[in-house]
Amino acid sequence: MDTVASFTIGYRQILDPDGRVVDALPEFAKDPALLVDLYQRMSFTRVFDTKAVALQRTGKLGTYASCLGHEAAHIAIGVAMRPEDVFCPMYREYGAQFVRGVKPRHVLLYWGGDERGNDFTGPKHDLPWCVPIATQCLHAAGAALAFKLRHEPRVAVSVVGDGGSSKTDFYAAINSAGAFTLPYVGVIVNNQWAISVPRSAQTGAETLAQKGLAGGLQSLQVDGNDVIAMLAVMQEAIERARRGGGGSVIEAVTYRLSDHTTADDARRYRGEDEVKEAWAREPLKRLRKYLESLGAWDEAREQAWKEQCGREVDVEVNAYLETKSQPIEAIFDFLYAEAPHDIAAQRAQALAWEGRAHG
Ligand SMILES: Cc1ncc(C[n+]2csc(CCOP(=O)(O)OP(=O)(O)O)c2C)c(N)n1
Repeated sequence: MDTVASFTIGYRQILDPDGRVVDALPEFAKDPALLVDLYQRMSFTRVFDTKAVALQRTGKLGTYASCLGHEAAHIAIGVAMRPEDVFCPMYREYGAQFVRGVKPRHVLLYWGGDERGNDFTGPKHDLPWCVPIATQCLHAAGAALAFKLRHEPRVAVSVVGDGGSSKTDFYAAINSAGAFTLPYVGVIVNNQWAISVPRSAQTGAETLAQKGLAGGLQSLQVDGNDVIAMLAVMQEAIERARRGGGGSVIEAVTYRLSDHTTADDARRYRGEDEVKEAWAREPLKRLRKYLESLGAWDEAREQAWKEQCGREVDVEVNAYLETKSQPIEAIFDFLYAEAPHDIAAQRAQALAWEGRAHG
């Protein structure tokens, strides 16, 4: 039998779990100040994440999807994008969003049940958080098509999970991106679990990246705990897309160190050894070790930075806690130009319940 086509999936890692450089450093990584900035952003995200979980546990947030362990993947996405690009997140990419100018108070508002959390201060064109799994991939492909039709040098980036990469909308997105040569970068953050479904039960495919090959996209796997490798592949994919070279699928291999959300108890379906082993590969530790080996970071700087993060997060938490709730009719008022009868009746009932009914 002849071979009509053959493919390979590349894997990129530059910093190993012990913080050793194992491949050629990209140009940007030769500047320790830039690496310190990446580390500080990852560390800030972790301080925020820890605080958000604590807020939920003390009844001050409805629920919360932690990003513990995903910091390198998320920060690299945010740093690689330009302000005019459009980010289509799922629901835990806070690190990327902070880089783009979303304030932590907005994340808290959203999970506290206030839709105004989606009214991002910074990136006005970024899409809101997407809880339906994988629909954001198709929205990103649509945005990318608009950029192409308008001849705008902008790129749309979506994030989907390992579980989400099994969904129809993900496949439809990569098919459109390939068929129309769209400026689209689809990142699969493979954190090994889709709530209680392990990666091993998710697909028969050897890698998640190879799904992009079927759509004709450039596809590769990267160590999603290595912020240097992650940023390098994101920059390459985004700039290629911006130049009209077509889309990419990037599988960032990482691990969800937390529960799926605060409503989940991961101890019920995954072993402690697996989690313990994953902590040895987590993203902050390795970059810190590398920075220390360069003399660019130390314990004193770590403590000072953590304290500063704590203070900044406290300001955001207070802003969230002090935000006055919207009136009850707000949940009815923004979906329809003209409310259908049943919705209008529910609105009147809600106002009557509050003693504010008119007429
Ligand atoms: C269309 C749809 N189906 C089911 C769900 C329920 N659900 C919420 S999160 C989740 C698992 C997602 O796992 P993955 O895509 O791997 O992302 P992760 O949360 O692990 O980052 C599911 C099935 C949903 N939100 N939307």
